[in-house]
Amino acid sequence: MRKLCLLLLLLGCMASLHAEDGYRLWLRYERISDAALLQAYRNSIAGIYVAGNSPALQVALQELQQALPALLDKKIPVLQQAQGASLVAGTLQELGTIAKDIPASALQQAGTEGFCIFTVSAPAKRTVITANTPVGVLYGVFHFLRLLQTHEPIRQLSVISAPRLRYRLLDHWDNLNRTVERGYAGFSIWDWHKLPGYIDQRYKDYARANAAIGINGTVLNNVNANALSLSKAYLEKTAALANVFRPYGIRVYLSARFSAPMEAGGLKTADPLDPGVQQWWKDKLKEIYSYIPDFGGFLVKANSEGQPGPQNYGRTHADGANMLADALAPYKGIVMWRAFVYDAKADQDRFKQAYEEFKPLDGQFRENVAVQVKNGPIDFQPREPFHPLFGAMPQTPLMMEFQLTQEYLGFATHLVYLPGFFREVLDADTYEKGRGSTVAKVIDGTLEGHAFSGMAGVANIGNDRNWTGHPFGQANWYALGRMAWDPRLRSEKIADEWLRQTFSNDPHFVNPVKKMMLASHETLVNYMTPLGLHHIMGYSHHYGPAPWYDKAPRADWNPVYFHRADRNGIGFDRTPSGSNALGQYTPEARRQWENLRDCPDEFLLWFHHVPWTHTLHSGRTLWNEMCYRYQSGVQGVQQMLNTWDSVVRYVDEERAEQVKMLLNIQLQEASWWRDACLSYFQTFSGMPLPPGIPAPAHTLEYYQSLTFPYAPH
Ligand code: GCV
Repeated sequence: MRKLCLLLLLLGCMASLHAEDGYRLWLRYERISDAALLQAYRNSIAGIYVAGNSPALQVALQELQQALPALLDKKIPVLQQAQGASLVAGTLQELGTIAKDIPASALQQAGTEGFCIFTVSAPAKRTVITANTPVGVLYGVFHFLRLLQTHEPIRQLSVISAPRLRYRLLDHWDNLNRTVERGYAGFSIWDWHKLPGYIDQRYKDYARANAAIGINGTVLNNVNANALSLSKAYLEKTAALANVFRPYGIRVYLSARFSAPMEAGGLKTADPLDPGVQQWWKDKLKEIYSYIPDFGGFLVKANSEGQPGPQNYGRTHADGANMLADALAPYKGIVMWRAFVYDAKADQDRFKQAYEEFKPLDGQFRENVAVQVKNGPIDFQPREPFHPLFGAMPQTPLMMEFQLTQEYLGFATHLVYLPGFFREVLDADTYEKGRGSTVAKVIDGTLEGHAFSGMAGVANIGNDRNWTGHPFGQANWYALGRMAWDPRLRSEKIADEWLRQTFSNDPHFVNPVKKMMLASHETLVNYMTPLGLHHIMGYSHHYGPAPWYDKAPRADWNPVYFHRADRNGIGFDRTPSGSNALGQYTPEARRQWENLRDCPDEFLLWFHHVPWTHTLHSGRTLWNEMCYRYQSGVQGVQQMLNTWDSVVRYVDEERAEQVKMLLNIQLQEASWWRDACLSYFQTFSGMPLPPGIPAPAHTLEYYQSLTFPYAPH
């Protein structure tokens, strides 16, 4: 009998270890594995009562009904009244006296989207999840479930949490034909053709996953926009998605094509100062809001990379943004106007162009406009200094745009955990108002007292079963939500939470894998772009190394433009003797980078053209340090593989194998990066590889001959 039980137990464990494909993200609700904790949770959660019946509360109840019996492996009665319920949830208004012990100040702090979770003892001991709004309660429910999934104590709770940013968005670069620009996880999750009639279960699960991390908006279509998105047929499709997302507190937004009045409206111009154009947008907005009463607003890429914009008519970005803002204002919609611009003449350091176009417009934008700025001045490179616009436009709300899809980071094949890098940017000091004027304070609005604040992540989501292609890509999506809720969150804490919910709470798994995740960004920077190298990837698709490439139609699309290697040295001189891009930062901020001698090695080649023989902080010459960094990047990936091998027994077979295969490719590609880049740069340095650096596997000509006509892009 004992043997039979053991066998059944073993089979049970094996079944659960096999049945994972990553679809459930951080909402797995696995049975609590720790027996004592399970008992404690069971004692605390005997019955639930959700007061109220609004859509957000209905989905909150559904989530509790799905999660609790699974987590506790026990039936949890849903009661029609608070009496007998040990877990109650509802807005303050709906709970009435049940929430009387929750301090008024707590609810004040919670604001419109935040929540409170308190353990109260009268009239009975119970956990109360409350908020000022239904969606606040929903966020509170997801927080409570996170506590359970991460094995946190819940006996005596007094949690108050409110988002620090108002707009917490995913930007999908999804096209209407279902391809995704820079998307590496299959096709778009939006099946436009079958919408609005067919509602894929994925839409609902997408909304659940996002609500669980506090995302409250989604831009459905690519910033390289198609005017068709604004047509009646597509608005009906968008409305169907909005209906699915609404109960989860998620609004839909669209990327607007600036020339839509011409393409969709048959007008002769899209000039923002033309009354006919202004009226067209007003009418269009009236139509949009008739389909989607809570439509969020527009994201706009204008006069950049061939997209139309107000400059086509001699107008400014402010003219364009304000025209849309005026049309959106009656409905409380917003405009997110992107600062990722660089014009047709590439004779100017591309680093400087956004600042030069936008800084003079500070103070000219309407109240419902934010300028959305990429984290760095070039384009989502593995590491970038913070964008000089942060700290330079005090009168304009600036939103942060991070990229989750790994355009320049090995696509969805490489494991790279990004919050450490996001932290680096958010913690950077702009010195806009003296020491402590961090980028985080610029974007959360506290530095200048802006009520409009936000963060967007370019989504890494596709229709792959596991959503993001790489199982660990989910961590970056998760982190975006958590950091948009609180841009002060530490990356270590986020990794911990994510691992516990997504894989296992076993410390033998969590600790080494967390360490691996935290080291992964530096590892990737080392094998791709050490010491401040940037934009040396393959032309157009950005796959693999191509530092030699010099055939692009624009100078600043060529890797050689960015690294500037020659016999004397390597790097882009952005000091006053070069492009003086450094002059765009406040004097205190630029001080850290302006002198070759004390510039941190990580940023060296971003700002200086450095002799190959220059001695770095490590005591090595630039050339030797470069070799060493490339090699340590490769070793870092080998270390990741070793770590993974040591923990696979804690992981289901499917994901264990997927990650292992991907890490093996990452190792091959890291070696490819090292060998190709060192072979090429050696033609300039003329120096030998130092001891310990293996000779490249192939000749430089071989690396230069590789082409990837079908690399996703
Ligand atoms: C959506 C980079 C990418 C483009 C992208 C652009 C942008 O240039 O390579 O694919 O276009 O950034 O952010 O607008």
